Formats: sequence, structure tokens, C-alpha cells
Amino acid sequence: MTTVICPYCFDRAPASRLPYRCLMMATGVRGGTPCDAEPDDVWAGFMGPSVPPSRRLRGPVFAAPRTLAALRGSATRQPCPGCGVASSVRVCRRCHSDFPSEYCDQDSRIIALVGAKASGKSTYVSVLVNELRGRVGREYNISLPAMGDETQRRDREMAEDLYERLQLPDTTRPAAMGFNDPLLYRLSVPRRGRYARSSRHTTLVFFDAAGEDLKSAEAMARYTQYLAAADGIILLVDPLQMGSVRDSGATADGPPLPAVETSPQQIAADLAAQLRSHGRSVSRGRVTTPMAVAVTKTDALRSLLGAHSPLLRNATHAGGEQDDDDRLAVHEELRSLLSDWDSGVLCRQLENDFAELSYFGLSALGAPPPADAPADAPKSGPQPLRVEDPLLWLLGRRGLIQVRKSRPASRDRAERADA
Ligand SMILES: Nc1nc2c(ncn2[C@@H]2O[C@H](COP(=O)(O)OP(=O)(O)OP(=O)(O)O)[C@@H](O)[C@H]2O)c(=O)[nH]1
Ligand SMILES: [Mg+2]
Ligand SMILES: [Zn+2]
Ligand SMILES: [Zn+2]
Repeated sequence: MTTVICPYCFDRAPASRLPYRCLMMATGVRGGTPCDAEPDDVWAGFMGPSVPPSRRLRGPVFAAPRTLAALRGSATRQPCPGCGVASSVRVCRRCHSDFPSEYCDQDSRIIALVGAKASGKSTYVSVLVNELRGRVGREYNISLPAMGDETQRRDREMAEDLYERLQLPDTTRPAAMGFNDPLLYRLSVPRRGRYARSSRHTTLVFFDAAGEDLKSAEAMARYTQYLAAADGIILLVDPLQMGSVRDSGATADGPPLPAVETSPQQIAADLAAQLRSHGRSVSRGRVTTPMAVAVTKTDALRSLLGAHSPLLRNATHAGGEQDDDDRLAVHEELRSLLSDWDSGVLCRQLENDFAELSYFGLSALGAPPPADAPADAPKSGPQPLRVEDPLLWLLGRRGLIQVRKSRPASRDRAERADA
């Protein structure tokens, strides 16, 4: 059974239970009269006062029939009880938002992107999507089309700004100024083995929060629904916020250092508190939502890394598999760097709060923005490093991509005993 999570209000429902919206088409079979628009108070209530009265009039919503075909999910169109014309538009039963076509055909996975203001979230999403379609997509045979008109429009805009105009994203506006819709993508990955000719589809919902909204527990409460619904969280940590990195002079050639923002340990602590209070499962006091902690802007850290640091190159993805040894090498490298920078405060905080944790290091741009034009991408365009790793780890944990694990520790021990 397919479970659909509304990307707007995060209500979780079996796909077969979702109501339909009549499209009010003029080809009505019963006497040829189409349905009239009627006020959708549920939707208007959810959207708030910004929606003008004329836009509140919409096609009537009707319940899904409880026939066997509908319950099995094999009936994708249903006749409207008012006009008899079939509709395929599904809506959320709680907020009545329309879902893009195909949204309800597969399970949804919500990936929450959090991090302080200017930690690099919006730049990261734009580059990540581009890499998943290009270099990384080729290795895994992934396809990632944007779903729905709104995501398609924003997806095009993000790519044009960053890759054609070489402009970095603007600061993301806080939720108080109107909620930012999440980005919806349909991720298709080929199956392996017996089902090798088919693909597995998942809806990926990326929610790029405004750093502004994460600076206090109070402001974060606006995002509670979304954080509580997340299947995985990517916490971006800006190394240029760390006192010892700022003092090290490592970034002397780049643009001026950014203003000091909320500390990542503060965001992590508030996040864990939110998740606990919203009933996310907890194991021995730690939240079980998988947490990928990614240090961004590693291009600015080159002088602090050893010549063989795994952060200086991309993972190989040979054979369409994520290499777990490589991930662990990055994890160890970051854990030790982070611990050097703040005597382990952030790692201790995270490890006390989250049961499933992996550290990553990435650079969306591959080089600092030009010193004389800090709102631009480097002249050569983004040359990203390791942007895909955190998401692939989250997907791998759900069995959505293949992960190559090193030999199980128990077998290693047994072999050593034999020798
Ligand atoms: N050196 C370096 N700087 C980066 C990189 N990515 C982003 N930046 C810098 O960080 C700034 C903020 O990036 P955004 O992506 O807008 O950050 P954000 O987290 O979305 O910020 P808010 O929307 O305000 O929360 C950019 O303007 C760049 O100056 C990178 O890969 N390397
Ligand atoms: Mg942003
Ligand atoms: Zn909804
Ligand atoms: Zn109708």
C-alpha cells in the first residue's frame, strides 16, 4: 500500500483514501452541465488570508469510492458524483492542496535541510539536483524530474541563476513572509536482480528552510510538522562560523568572513527537542531520525587538510554503489576536524541526541565566491565536491540505492582466528 505524505501540511494517508477534485470540464455526461466552482473553505483556511476571495472558489472535492479497484490503487480516475466527468486530481484530505500528477503513485520521502543562516542550504540544493541528474545520476542510472508546475518553474530558475547567470541564491525568506513550498522530485532508480528491467520510484520532498527561522526554538516551531515528518535530516554546518577556523587565516584569500550566526549545536539541540516533543521515536533517549551532518564550504579549508584527505576528491560510485568504507573515512575525518575546532562540543551534543548519525564534508561551489563579487559563483561555475554523499547515505539506509559494505567485522575476526 502506498503511503502519501502531503508536502504542504504533512498529513500521512494511504493513497487509496485521498479525495478527488472535480475539474469542472464542459463535457459533463449527465445532461452536459459541468459542476460549478464552490468555496473550498478547508483549503482557504489552510492557506490563510493571503488568498483573495475569488481564488477560494474551486472545483468540488469528492471522496474516493471504497471499491476494490480504488482500494488496490488500480483506479486512477474517478467520476465526479456531480457531473459524471472523471478526474485524476487527488487532494490532501486535511488541507485540500492539490497533488501534482504522479505524486500519489509512489511513497514519499521527506528530506529536511536545516542549518544556520548562510550555511549554504539553497546553493546546496541547486547543485545537488544538478549532480544527481549529471555525474552521479549516470553512475546509478537515476532520473530526477521535477514534479508539478511550481517545482518545475523553481527548478528551472535555480539552474539558470546558478549555472547560466553564475548568481548565488538570495537569502531564503522566513516563513512569516509566506510559507516556502517544498521542492518535489520523482526519483527513479533501476531495480537489480530479478526485477532488473523495472525501476523503483520515490517522491523526494526537499524542504529548504530559511536559516532565519532556525535561530531559536520558538522560531523553529513553525517547521515542527515538517521536521517531525522527515525521513532524514541533513544538517549543514558552516565551518567559517567556527572560531578556530576563522582565526586560522585559512580563508585569507577568499571573500570576507560571514557574520556570526546561530551555532550548529544550538540548532541541533533545538531540533532534537522538537522531534522528541512531537513523538518521533527515541531509542535510549536519542532521536532515531537519521541525521546527516555535513560541513559545507570545504573548498575554504584546503590549507587545513592533509594531502590525502578524502575531502579533496569525490567518491567513485563505481558500479552504481555507495562505498561504505569511503563514507566512514569521511566520517572519521570530519569527526576529528570538528573535534579539533571546538573541543568536541558539537559532536558530543549530536551523539547524545541522535542515534543514527554520519558526518560528511562537501563543497557546492568547489571554490570560494570571487572576493570582489561575493554574490556570484566562481567564474568557472560550480565544481562541486561530495555534495551527493549525505543524500545517498539516507537513500541507502532505506534500501533505495545499493551500498557496498566492507566485510562484516565478525568474518574478519573469524579469519584472523584461523590464521
Ligand atoms: N566557499 C564557499 N562558499 C559558499 C558555498 N556555498 C555557499 N557559499 C556561501 O554562503 C552564502 C550563503 O549561501 P546560501 O546557499 O544562500 O545559504 P542558506 O543556508 O540558504 O542561507 P539562508 O537562506 O539565509 O538560510 C553564499 O552566498 C556564499 O557566499 C561553497 O560551496 N563554498
Ligand atoms: Mg537559503
Ligand atoms: Zn495537506
Ligand atoms: Zn463535477
